[in-house]
Amino acid sequence: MIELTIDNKQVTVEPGTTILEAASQINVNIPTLCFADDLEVYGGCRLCVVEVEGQDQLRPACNTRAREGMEIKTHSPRVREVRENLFEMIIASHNISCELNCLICSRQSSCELEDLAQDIGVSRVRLEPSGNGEEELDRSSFSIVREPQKCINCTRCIRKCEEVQGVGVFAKANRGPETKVTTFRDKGMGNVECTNCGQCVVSCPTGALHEVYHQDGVWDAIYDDDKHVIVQTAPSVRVAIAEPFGKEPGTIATGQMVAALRKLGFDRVFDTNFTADLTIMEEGTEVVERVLNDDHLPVLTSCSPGWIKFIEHFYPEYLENLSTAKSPQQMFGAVAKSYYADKMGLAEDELVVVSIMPCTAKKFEANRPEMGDDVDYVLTTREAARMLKSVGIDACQLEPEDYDEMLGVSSGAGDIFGASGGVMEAAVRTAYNLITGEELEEIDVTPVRGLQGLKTAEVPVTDDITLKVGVAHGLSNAQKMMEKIEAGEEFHFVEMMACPGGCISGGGQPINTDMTWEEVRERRINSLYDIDENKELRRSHENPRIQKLYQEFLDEPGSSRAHKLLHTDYTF
Ligand code: HC1
Repeated sequence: MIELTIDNKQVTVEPGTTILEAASQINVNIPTLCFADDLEVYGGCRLCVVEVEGQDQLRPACNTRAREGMEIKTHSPRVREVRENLFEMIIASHNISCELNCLICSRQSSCELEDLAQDIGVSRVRLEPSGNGEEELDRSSFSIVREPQKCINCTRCIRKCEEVQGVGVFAKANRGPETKVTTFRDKGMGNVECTNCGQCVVSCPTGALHEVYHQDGVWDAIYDDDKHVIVQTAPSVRVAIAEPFGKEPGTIATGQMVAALRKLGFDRVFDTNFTADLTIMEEGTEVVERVLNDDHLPVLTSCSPGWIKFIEHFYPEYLENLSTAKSPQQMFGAVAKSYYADKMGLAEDELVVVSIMPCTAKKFEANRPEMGDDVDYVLTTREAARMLKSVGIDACQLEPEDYDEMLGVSSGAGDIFGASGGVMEAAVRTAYNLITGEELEEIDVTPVRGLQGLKTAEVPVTDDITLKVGVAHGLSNAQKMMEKIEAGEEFHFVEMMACPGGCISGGGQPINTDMTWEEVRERRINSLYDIDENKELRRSHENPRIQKLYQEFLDEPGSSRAHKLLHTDYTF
């Protein structure tokens, strides 16, 4: 072990610990900007510099290892002066020339620059704005807007896309003051291999990356008396929507959120979990058929649109392995615009379907030509919270209300879709029943739970059939899983989710700057499993509203009507 002192406090750490990590063990806060707890250390911004007794040069705390006997000052006059000068230079490359920019910025209440200005105690900015000030907004993507003027070249987006997602959409271009972050040949995010996952958005400290806003379209629909506007909420939204209202990550706010959305003006509030159950019926039936006929195995899940885009770009030869089942978001739109519209006597142009999703790629998915016009607008969790706030509705203060029933009843299997491994667990619960006619005794399929990057499990079903399943989350893990499959490892069914941890940490979720990503993910995931455990209904095939939908409209899973409405092919 190593002993050192930081700001006159003694601390004992393992060899290899950085000064930044040692300081955090004794609650000494050192400002950081390019550092992120889920990325490799970069050491570019230098805001974390500290003074080491006996050394002339200040040292960056993020990439300097603690040594025996070190005496460190984190806020000496020299450190503070250098930090302030560095911060002024960073600020000059961020467009703050117009104060309005800050007022309307996507990060107005979670801006890391603003927090840093306070932490560092900056009282003036003496430099003229420079850097990327003239660059135009990149609006080429269906999901994400890039505002180069706000970019401070911290490279967190570059590293997140490369290290965590294995894609590499961004790179640094030019040198010196001309340095900028851009896409390949400045083509724009919509014209490169971007999967729309939005992990760059949640990594960006400044709002230089944000979702394409759909709020105005939703407001127009709500205010239009000739429109009947319904909303669906994804599994992961209920355990995150409370965060912008000051609650801890993982706070369960299902009933309050339903009440808030009703108050906002939606004519009906429905649950994507209902069609998550429907997805399991369709996908489960498909998996069973394909396993029994040894047809294009393994079946790969198709509900994560970032993953779909990834396979289209990098493994197109496996497109036929994708399940043909549409995602729950799209199934919801398809059922709403046929079954629900019929039941309600609504004309085709009367019904507007809005989704609230934890995901930026869902905006892209809704715009895919394969999906027709199932879904009209997709709001991220952040956008939904902003809309509620703008009319003074607190998503945590209202009396809880239930979803509207027709498309709003779901099993716990639908809830866990939002956690990595959840789709697989839900599918296994139902596939077992489809094959044996009996219920799986151990309903919790624990080997596929948790934040381990790759998970596998074997589920004995009959004397002849043992289902071999795999789970990967985060696209670099999806790539590793594809490498296993290419190397001949045998799976029947594999769940792939684009975002680390699954949808609970999608690119459209609230951005928490107080906790590590891992902690945030764990809290949200645990809450989804709590919801599941406390539900009476925990298997998709037991959902009475799903059974009714088949009786009244779809006939049976895999029927020709079900195929027409609920399945698709991806032809990139
Ligand atoms: Fe997801 Fe899904 S789980 S993809 O992560 O299959 O976004 O939450 O809505 O469609 O149900 C996202 C979440 C979500 C779909 C479902």
